[in-house]
Amino acid sequence: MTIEERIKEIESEIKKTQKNKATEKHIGLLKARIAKLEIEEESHKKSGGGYGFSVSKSGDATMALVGYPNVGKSSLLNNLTNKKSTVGNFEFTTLTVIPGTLNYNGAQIQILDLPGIIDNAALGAGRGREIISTIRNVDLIVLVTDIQLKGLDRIVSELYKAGIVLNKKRKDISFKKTNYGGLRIHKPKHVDINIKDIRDIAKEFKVVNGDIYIRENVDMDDLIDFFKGNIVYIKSFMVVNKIDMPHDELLLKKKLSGIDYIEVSAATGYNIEKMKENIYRSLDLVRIYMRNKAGEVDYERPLILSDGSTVRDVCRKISREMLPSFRYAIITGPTRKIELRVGLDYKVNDEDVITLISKY
Ligand SMILES: Nc1nc2c(ncn2[C@@H]2O[C@H](COP(=O)(O)OP(=O)(O)OP(=O)(O)O)[C@@H](O)[C@H]2O)c(=O)[nH]1
Ligand SMILES: [Mg+2]
Repeated sequence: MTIEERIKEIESEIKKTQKNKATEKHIGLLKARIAKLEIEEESHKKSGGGYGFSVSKSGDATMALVGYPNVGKSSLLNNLTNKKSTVGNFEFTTLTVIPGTLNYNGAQIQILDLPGIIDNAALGAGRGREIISTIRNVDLIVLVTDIQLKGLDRIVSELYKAGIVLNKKRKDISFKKTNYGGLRIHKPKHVDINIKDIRDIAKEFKVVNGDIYIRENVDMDDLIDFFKGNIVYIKSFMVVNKIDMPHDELLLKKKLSGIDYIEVSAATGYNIEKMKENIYRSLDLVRIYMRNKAGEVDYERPLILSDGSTVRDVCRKISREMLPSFRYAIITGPTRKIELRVGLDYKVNDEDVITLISKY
């Protein structure tokens, strides 16, 4: 039996198994087995390269339009940016990555229009492998489908097969391998997991010696992702394009219940502004305004950083030479009641106004 056949077999076993509390673990172990096989399969195919299309990242953040062929990804790129990517009423109009830039709230957001993803993109069908490695490096994925919901059932699992997990955060788990002594599991009291479950999953990945540290609550899927390794966690939302075309509104809503999506039309421009807003918001960016020596603030061109950035990141973004001469920073801004004097580790907020004071 080939690896692919074995994966198929386990997948059908999962489908046959009723999902409930009692079978949760069984299913978890089957998923672990699939993950392990997928790693094996990947290593067989490594020779095919996989460096992604050569497009360099630019701007403050990068996002990708991902979806089946012919759903309107290129049309959307043209609407969102000043770029003209070729649009055609057939599949695989776009054969390489086309970058465009969306200017929003002072941020330059690079948008990548990609060839359509089809089945087994993760396994290298078509130019799947190249597409996937490009996607792995973006900050946000906008899943594009159309009123027929083309690809909806497959895209997310294709991405997952390629080690791309959407809308989850990496869990605080680490592992130190040892050569003997068995498996020791370390966790604080508040973390509520079954030690036996962890051991069983680890065993599926042939991990039998070492120390596992689990510092927050995790489920079986999180553990599988951890052992599988090479996973990237990327934020995402979905757009349903071609909403200008006749469709059954109720049916669409029903099929999409529980999913975070926006209805758009690249043809009429409907909700394109809302899409831009959502892209910006999903990227979690902050705008920082610099005050110069003369006390003037440049509100036109903010520095754009990711949420959670510190004064150190602000300095780095301005210039390398900034750091050694840094003395302190003065922060004001709409979310600040008083003027603050802070050091490099201080976390900045959106729309903070910063004055950097140097030693010399
Ligand atoms: N009615 C309607 N047609 C659209 C819309 N967006 C795109 N189309 C049409 O759908 C077809 C496919 O559009 P593309 O933008 O080339 O789709 P794509 O997803 O980039 O396709 P590939 O590059 O082949 O993956 C074209 O004929 C477009 O004119 C829309 O919002 N409404
Ligand atoms: Mg296209």
